[in-house]
Amino acid sequence: MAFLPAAAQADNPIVQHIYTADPAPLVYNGRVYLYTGHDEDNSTTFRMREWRVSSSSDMVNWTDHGSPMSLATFSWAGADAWAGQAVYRNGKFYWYVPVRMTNGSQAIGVGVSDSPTGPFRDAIGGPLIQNAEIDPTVFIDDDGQAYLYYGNPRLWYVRLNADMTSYSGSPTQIPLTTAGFGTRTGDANRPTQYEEGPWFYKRNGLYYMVFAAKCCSEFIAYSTSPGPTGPWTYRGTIMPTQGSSFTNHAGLVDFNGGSYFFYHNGALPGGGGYTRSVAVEKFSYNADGTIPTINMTTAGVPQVGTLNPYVRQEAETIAWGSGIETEPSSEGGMNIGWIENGDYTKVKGVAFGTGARSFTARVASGTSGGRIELHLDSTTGPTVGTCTVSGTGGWQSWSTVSCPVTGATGTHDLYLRFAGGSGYLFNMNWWQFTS
Ligand code: FUB
Repeated sequence: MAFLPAAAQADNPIVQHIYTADPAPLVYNGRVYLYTGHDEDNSTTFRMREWRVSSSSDMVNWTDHGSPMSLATFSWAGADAWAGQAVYRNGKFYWYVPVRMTNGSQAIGVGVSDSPTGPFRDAIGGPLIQNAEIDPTVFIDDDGQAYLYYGNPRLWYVRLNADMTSYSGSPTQIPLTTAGFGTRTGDANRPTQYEEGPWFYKRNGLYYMVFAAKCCSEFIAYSTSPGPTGPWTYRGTIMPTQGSSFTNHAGLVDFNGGSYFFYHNGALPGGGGYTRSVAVEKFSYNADGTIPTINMTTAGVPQVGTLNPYVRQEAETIAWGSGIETEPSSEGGMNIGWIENGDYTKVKGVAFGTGARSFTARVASGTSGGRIELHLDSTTGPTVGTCTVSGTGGWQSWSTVSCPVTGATGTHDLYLRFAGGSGYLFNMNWWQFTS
């Protein structure tokens, strides 16, 4: 669990209550779904047992959907819930992931779900590919042919069949030439910059292979090709080495007219090479399709639109959280919990319009509750309402509380600041204002 100082006002990394790694964004139905790994607290190696999903419609307020797939999903997997990618096809979501099998060898599995947020089940009841390499990336070309690229130290691809759970032919190795993937010095076994973490896609007729380069520490580089299987031309660095993690891992999407570059670093308190966090930057492709240099920021990206406070908002929809954690709610989805005096969540760009009159929250408390203070623009900004939460008889015994609101007009960042006695105060499942 990542605890953050109250002074932090940035929006990167985009998830603060757990460590996340290996971002794989997917645009679906007006939202960006972000599939990640989960570095466990205090890890001193890649201690990763589950994957996580978050989503956003505005790129700054992210909803935590929890962990809809884990090592337990794959009965044959024992460890290493590492870097994967999900794709949508014919009404289903397929999530390709590398794992270490119970027999100790590395393999790639595929989960399937009817929903982008899962739950995912093992699509084939066994590994899809077993050749001891990692980091699958998946892309469906305009002609319907799907490709799964993967690999460290080599770079492989297979042509997936239309069912997305089998493939034709054998895994094929992409020749790692210096013309295609750059020149590395100092490692006779790895003459090119290609290391791992490929991210494969097509844009305006050009195929892109973005990858983690050199080791260690890694930087993010890319190559392009006129076709899905090459020949590849090395295009250089996108994100230079930076960010307190010896790995980096990229995922790129276009969303709502903008281009976004997801990556990970060690920027949260306690962060490092095994306690990483996913962040995002906005960028523009150059006219010739090349990608500019992108540096890590703590500011994050501009909000797409605003957030509507007059419809139910999940408590786990957060631009920045301090002190809270999330867990599955007995009412479905997730709730925030482990709330103590002074903890808060920030929800960015909330459009109150001509004014809010009241605030309602769904809460539960196994102790004696506390207060929800509603502040504008900072934790010490104007207080527009305060709701009292009483004990409800259990941490999942849900009750609805309401309180009047004055002075909430226009568009502001909303800070839900939690206050009260000592220890854990209450959980929150959702909230909503009335106008
Ligand atoms: O997260 C574990 C591994 O670290 C991933 O599979 C690699 O891409 C690197 O990010």
